[in-house]
Amino acid sequence: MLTMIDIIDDRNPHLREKSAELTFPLTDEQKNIAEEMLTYLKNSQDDTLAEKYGLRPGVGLAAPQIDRLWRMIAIHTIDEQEKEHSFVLVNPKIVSHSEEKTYLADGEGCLSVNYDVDGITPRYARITVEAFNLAGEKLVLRFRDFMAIVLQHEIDHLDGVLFYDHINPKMEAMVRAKARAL
Ligand code: LHY
Ligand code: NI
Repeated sequence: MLTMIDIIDDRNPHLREKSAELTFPLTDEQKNIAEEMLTYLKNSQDDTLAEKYGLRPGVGLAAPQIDRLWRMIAIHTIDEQEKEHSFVLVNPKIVSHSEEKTYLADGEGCLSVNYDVDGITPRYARITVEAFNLAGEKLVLRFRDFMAIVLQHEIDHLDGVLFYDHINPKMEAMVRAKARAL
């Protein structure tokens, strides 16, 4: 079972590397890690288990955060319409995005950043993602608002990018004026 000790933090240079695309069929290890990543997210959202194992709650996790430099992300969350989204994406790629931007009013956090960072992270309000599921089937998915933010945060990890790289205090007033707060 994955716990916080398995998650590397931003002092580890591996988090700044570009992760490698995966080829199909995935190895047993890759499939196991995918399941473990989803299980981490589920457990982290269960108050009892989170407390018992000291898990920081999360809705998204990228393989490089557990020191596997693979283009693989897991998402587990319940959206504004109470719909559950629980899936792993392999080789996800943003193929198009809205002009409109959005941002979390309270700023973003990261399971690999163990301190608070002030400032807002501008993100596209809507994105279209091409990816593969664990079986190697191609998917074309559309995300908006909070889900779009989470997907952009996780896909950034695959390119060695952290949320605070996008924070620019000089641009904050303009972002607040033009983008939609969530
Ligand atoms: N997880 C964050 C988490 O709290 C992702 C995130 C990002 C949530 C932005 C909300 C806003 O689940 C990670 O740091 N994964 O990389
Ligand atoms: Ni993160």
